[in-house]
Amino acid sequence: MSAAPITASDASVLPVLGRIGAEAGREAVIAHVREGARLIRRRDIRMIHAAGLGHVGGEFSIIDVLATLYLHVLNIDPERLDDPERDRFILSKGHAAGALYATLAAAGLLDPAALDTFMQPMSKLNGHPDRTKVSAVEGNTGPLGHGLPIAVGTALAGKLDGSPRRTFVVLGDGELQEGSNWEAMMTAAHYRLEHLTAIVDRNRLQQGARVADTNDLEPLADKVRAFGWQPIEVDGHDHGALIDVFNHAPTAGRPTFVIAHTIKGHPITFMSDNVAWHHKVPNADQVAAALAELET
Ligand SMILES: Cc1ncc(C[n+]2csc(CCOP(=O)(O)OP(=O)(O)O)c2C)c(N)n1
Repeated sequence: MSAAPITASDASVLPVLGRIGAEAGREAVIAHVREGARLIRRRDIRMIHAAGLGHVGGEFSIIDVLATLYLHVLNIDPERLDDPERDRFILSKGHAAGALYATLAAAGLLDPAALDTFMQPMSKLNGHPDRTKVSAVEGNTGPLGHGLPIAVGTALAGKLDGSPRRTFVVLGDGELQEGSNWEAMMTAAHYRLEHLTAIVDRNRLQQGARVADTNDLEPLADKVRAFGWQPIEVDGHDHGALIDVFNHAPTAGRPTFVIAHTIKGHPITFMSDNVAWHHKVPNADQVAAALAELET
């Protein structure tokens, strides 16, 4: 059986959900973030299918982290992007740009209609984020190993300004094989950047291989601690646990390194933990099957 063709124009506009504050109560915050993540995944897979390009596996593994940050944690007012005190976010694994764009739209930081142009000629929504084209994007990424150095500079600038703003950066675990990350980690510890939080998407897969078979990272938490950071391990798909970790007061004088245990392709059965789904594009039947799993 073949599903009807799915095109960009079929994609319903993602509703602007906006940010929910802690005053709504923990259960309401979790429900808001969970629903946001579901809708972002539904939108993202349609964007990738319509574009014929994207990195669905590594996008789906970080959407719960992105939704938790943008729909609750980050102190960013869409009307005041020039506020020097607002929080900062860098997507270091820039190949997951589609997930970032859909999340920005859900958060009210990007026109949802723009999602239909994802990776089309002349679109501002390139396959890797570009801050000169999308105002809510903080840093240009794509070449792996650059986002954490950018985030360290951003956090250091905040510290020198005496600002309470926080900087978050999401990296891939395969990306941690880039030496620039470890230089940046030494610098962050040296400057005692406690308002910096790095989140590694520990899905244990990289492009075409398992990380452990390529250049093993373990014992990762011990290495991070030895570099002067505070490691925290969390289930990267548990919205309540992510909220608690991100809202936790920083450790004095130490940046935080969140090891988010995730599943590449989550929660789609045929994609989960499957190395084939790094940048494979789902066909119409596969999109329909994925959307069925994302019905509730
Ligand atoms: C410097 C650099 N080398 C190679 C690539 C090509 N590339 C894009 S994604 C990727 C795999 C990254 O693995 P990981 O960081 O674990 O990301 P995830 O599996 O979570 O998507 C590679 C090698 C790149 N973007 N930059």
